[in-house]
Amino acid sequence: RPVVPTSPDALAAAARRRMTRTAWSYLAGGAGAQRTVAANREAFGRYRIVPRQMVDVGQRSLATTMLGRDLPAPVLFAPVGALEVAVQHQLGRGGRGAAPRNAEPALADAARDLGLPLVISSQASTPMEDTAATLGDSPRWFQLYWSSDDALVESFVARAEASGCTAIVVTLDTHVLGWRTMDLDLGYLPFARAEGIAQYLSDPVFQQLVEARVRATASSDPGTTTARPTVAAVRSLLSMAAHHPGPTLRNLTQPYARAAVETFLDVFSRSTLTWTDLAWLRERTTLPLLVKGIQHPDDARAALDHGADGIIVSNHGGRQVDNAVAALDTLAPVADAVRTHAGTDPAQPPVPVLFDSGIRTGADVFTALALGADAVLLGRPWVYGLALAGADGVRAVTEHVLAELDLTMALAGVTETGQIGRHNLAV
Ligand code: HOC
Repeated sequence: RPVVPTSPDALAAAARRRMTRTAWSYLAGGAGAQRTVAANREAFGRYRIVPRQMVDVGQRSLATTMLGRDLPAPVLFAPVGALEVAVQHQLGRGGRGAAPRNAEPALADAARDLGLPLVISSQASTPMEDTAATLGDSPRWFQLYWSSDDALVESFVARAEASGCTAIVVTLDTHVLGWRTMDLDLGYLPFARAEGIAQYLSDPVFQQLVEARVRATASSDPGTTTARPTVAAVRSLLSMAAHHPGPTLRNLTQPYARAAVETFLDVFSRSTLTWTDLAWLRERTTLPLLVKGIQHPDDARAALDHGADGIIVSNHGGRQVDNAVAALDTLAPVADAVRTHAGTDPAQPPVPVLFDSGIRTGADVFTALALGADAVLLGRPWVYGLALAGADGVRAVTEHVLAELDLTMALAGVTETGQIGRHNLAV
């Protein structure tokens, strides 16, 4: 039997058996009653691919071009935060004290070997500079959570540029954290742990913010700096994620660690942003700017009007709004709006539309391309591969998806991904 199952359900089940309960709940879980997690998957069953016969498909290619760069396939590694939780299975039953620090290097190894872009997460467990070193020349983008601290945003963007990222992806749908029932019931917030905020801890601007907080705490109340946080302090830690009780306190007993988590929760995001703010971010980088979390055609049009260079249709894997519309159902209207709005001037570069939330198989990738995506971001499947077999697992899962995409193209009478369209689906 293969170590990494090809069946998506078997893959998830195998990963679940190897992961701690908290790790599984965080990674696999979604918002509320998990309806949107399920809806994201069910939506694929409503679009049917139509096989075609007697087409010469002897020579096929998955290759595509994205933002001026040739890619071997229209698939990117989605940004996933707090990835170290995925490797906690290696600790065996009960113990979680010595999580190996190898999740992101393993992911970067696999991404480099496959040559597919890695979208480095703001919430990564490894500083982006280290990931960039592992990636070598392989493509990488940077996913940004728009901090309430302008200097921190500028620092992240500058670090991303220096790390060779060729696009900035700003996630818009997580300015408050969704109602994550599985985490709530386990009292689990990975971002209250140092490995959940390593990208921040390695940032010079963030370090200054933390040090200022440590100094302020020491001067205002020197007696409490080394004390275990009080209930009131824990509540304030969670001011951003106000509804998430019971964070892991192990890392909060040191003044710096406690101040770091407090600072993170203070500056992680801002809920006051409007479209006009996008111009500020646009001016901070010459890199292409993509907005992630778009689910309505009007939002896509507004994003383009305010400087976005690309659109990522996503509902954050069903992690933010329970009962939200399945992401796949929003893809075609958004893609149509982008193409109409952007116009067809051949002198202008095409505006890429990407999709995530629910992709598990190569047939799913085909369906998303048929509905108007230029490429997809793959998330949970490779996390499961990582949990099962490290870099080999990430490679295996991704190769399975690409193999099925290739076979699906062959059986649908398609030789290049750019040929895939709505004509390949039953209406
Ligand atoms: C405390 C805020 O993308 C996820 C992440 C969101 C991180 C926000 C953390 O878990 O979906």
